[in-house]
Amino acid sequence: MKHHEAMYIDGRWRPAAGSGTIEVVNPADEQVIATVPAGSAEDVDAAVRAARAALPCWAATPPAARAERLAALRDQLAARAEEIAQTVTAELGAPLAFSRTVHAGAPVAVCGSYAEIAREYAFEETLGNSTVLHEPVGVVGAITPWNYPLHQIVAKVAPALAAGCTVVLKPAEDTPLVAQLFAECVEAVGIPAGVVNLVTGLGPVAGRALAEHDGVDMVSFTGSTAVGRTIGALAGGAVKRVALELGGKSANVILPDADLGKAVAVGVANVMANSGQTCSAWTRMLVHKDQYDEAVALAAAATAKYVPGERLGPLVSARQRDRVVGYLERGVAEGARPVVGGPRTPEGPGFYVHPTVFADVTPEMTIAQEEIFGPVLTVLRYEDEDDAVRIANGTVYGLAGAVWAGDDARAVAFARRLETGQVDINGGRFNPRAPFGGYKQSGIGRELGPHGLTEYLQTKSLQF
Ligand code: TXE
Repeated sequence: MKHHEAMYIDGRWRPAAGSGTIEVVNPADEQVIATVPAGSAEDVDAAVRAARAALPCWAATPPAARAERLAALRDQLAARAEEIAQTVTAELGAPLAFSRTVHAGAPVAVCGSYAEIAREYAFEETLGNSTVLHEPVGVVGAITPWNYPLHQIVAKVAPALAAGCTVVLKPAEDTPLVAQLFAECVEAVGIPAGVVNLVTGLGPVAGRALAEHDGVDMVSFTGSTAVGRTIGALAGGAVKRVALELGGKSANVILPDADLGKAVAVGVANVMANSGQTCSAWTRMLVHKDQYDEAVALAAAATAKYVPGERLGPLVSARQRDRVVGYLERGVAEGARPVVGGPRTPEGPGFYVHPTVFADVTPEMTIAQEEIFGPVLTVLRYEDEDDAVRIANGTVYGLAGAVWAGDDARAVAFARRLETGQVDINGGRFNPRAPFGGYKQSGIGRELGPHGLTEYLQTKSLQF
């Protein structure tokens, strides 16, 4: 696999200060496909210095000129879409068709939306006798996960650049190759040296050094709630801006007058996509007690079509596979009934599990409370709408969700009662401008669209 044994700092590919390396493994066959540098605190420091040095000039670049660079970056990502898709498939294991449409496609849409938003946004506004300036927060440390490796990068870097911030990116150690490709795209479109810097490395070393660095004004993190808490505490202690996009346990609520077949089919597809490694996945299906058996049968039949190695990719690593198998075992031990799948893993190489539907799940079970991050659907019964609201809101998370009803108005009325950051109404469609982010322990702040841009801005008011 094409890769750099170097990091992109201050507009140059340069070797790491230390000699540590990270092996990148293809999760479908467990083969090592590349080796990249494991950055140290010294590398992070060099990258932060470069980002600080580049900040005044980039912050003073007119928004229209920043928008132009973002449009060029969008075109570059689009031109290299096939290479991006192949790279994500190699390091994440996602089926190629999914990599092409989602992993390579979504970042183009998001980057393009920020080219437009940078052009349209009112970076200055008048409020009575005041002029309010929306200025960049400064140097952003972006720490991203492996599940949608390029989308997660673009969802941070594009709004940061639109705002006039400069960035040090520390991508997940499992998927550094598409991050290198992204840095190549940044370089190719002439974004000035130091505006975007890439340090590959381990979370507790390079990630931590970045989150702690005095020269970083804001940390934007997506990943586990455990690490999010640490980063939130560090940022709070240092009075730094922080944005956290953490886990989820979203509910797919099917009201009795909904199209049950469609709601179950879309719900299963939502959970199985990317092998369930989606923070916003609707991992709890809530069905009225009178429709429960029918819904379970439909879900089982739809899930069985996700054959491992064909429609269903592996999990990203042996660690994630073991974590998911642990939850599958726990579900059985707590009395849930696997109607398809279960803890036994498929034969042969690759970090695969069987797609699983658990029936007879009750709200307090571990598999109904904790994020599994695998192709695992839990189906829960509810008595009436109030009960459905209670169950849907009964976890520490609140990231996404779905409501299905006979008409949109009824679904919206239900959605208003949900403690969650995003709800799909009778299916919904991806909107790269809609804010995305969590209530409760799913995070702080929003990504995407104009709301995502404001995370990277601070306001100054001038009184006349
Ligand atoms: O996440 P980590 P992991 C959830 C999901 C998954 C679990 C564990 O439930 O099963 O988290 O995944 C960096 N200081 N999500 O262990 O460790 C790390 O290098 C600074 C939800 O892979 O949180 C990587 O770049 N940084 C999720 C990033 O944090 C640190 C996406 C995420 O890794 C660090 C992924 C530290 N001390 C996992 N330790 C979502 N919300 O989409 C690690 N990192």
